[in-house]
Amino acid sequence: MPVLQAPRAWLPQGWAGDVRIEIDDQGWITEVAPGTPDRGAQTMVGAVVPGMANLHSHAFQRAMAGLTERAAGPSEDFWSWRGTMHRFAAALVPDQVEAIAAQLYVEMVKAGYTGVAEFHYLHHGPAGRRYEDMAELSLRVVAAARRVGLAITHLPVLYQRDGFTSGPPSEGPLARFASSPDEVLQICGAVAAAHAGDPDVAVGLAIHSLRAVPKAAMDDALAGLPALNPSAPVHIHVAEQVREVEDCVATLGARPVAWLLDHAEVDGRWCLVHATHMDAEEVARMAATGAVAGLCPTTEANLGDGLFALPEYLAAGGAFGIGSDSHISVDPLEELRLLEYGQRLVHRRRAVAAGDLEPSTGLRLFAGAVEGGAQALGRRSGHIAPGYRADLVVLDPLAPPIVDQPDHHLFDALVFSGGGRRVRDVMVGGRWVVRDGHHREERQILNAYREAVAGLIVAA
Ligand code: NGQ
Ligand code: ZN
Repeated sequence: MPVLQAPRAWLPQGWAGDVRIEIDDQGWITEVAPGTPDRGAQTMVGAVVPGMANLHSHAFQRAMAGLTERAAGPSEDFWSWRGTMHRFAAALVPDQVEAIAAQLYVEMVKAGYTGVAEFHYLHHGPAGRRYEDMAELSLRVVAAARRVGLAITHLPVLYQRDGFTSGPPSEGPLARFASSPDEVLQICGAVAAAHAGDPDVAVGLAIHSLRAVPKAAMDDALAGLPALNPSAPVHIHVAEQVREVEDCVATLGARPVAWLLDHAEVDGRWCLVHATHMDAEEVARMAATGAVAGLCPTTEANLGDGLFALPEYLAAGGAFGIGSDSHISVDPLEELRLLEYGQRLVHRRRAVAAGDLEPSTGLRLFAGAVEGGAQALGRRSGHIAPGYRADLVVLDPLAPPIVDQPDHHLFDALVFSGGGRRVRDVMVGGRWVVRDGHHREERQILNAYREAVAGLIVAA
């Protein structure tokens, strides 16, 4: 494995110059030596930062981006979008699922995401007919990630019903999502077995939401998980919409986050996706669990969810990361920027995420999301340090707003200067997957994507 040389790199202790980075054949960083020019090493041409984890993705929804923005009636909302999304999902065949995922993942690595947690609930064929291999669609999605070179934490999703009081679906799109806890665990096991020994594939479990999963089924799935992997990540959508909070109070007698914390052993393995609507007590309790808040700012804005209690949550020491969720944007910098701007608009303040310990808003956001994201993926990533995966992003040295910034302004310039290319080269697990802004298979993958979605776009 070549030894790399960075003119400057962001290390756990901060920015450092002339950094020599050694990586072994398996893609692990073995040594990092700041202040060590090495003429024999492969030179990276710009500042180097850790790769970002995308902690929440529904890959198939990428092919819907831009297709749900026309008002069909007087009151478009999350729930009407959800209906459209379900109809879209109902038609997809395995080749389409794989082609869409591959295209999306190329865009992710080009934007500087080095890993994704794929919250995968499209398991079965039309009317819920099981594929010959029940893990078919999971394996397709993971194959797309590996072809692209993106690290993936695959999260087969337990899904059982439409809403808190619904029965099991017998037909329609939801029948493609619905599974028993045993089936979901089988899919987890099949993916883990198919990719055993690959350090860039991990498997966890997702509970779709308290709406979609009754307690007994959630308990069964969680009880079966340790046999697969005792430290496997667990993700769940929670408290995204006000109506969901109201329905939860009406049926379970508590707000969603409070109920979850009362009924599951939520800890650092967990990622609570959205957690938009929490009261002050829920914020404090959730932060104390060590779980990661899975924030998806562009999607949450697009769907009209509401605003996460970021200042209170950060003040309580809560961990967070970012996800591109429905993929109306595939850009970690845009997610971080919008995360901060939503807060500024509501609180009429600036530099909301920054604080006494870290005055740089850009650094606070980037560093927090890199760390929380890696935790949510269950991946040793997010630090340029020995023992971590070599997930590295080389910033474009020709991007005017960032090129000559001194260290203490660099993350602010990176996050708060929209437009133009920021990412030049990307390495995942010791392999270069993006070079000078390009992925080696981007043409073929784009052509396959265009062919795969042509019919879908017309039909939508
Ligand atoms: C999903 N997405 O599972 O794709 C959901 C919508 C639902 C987001 N919540 C469907 N952003 O929550 O029931
Ligand atoms: Zn989601």
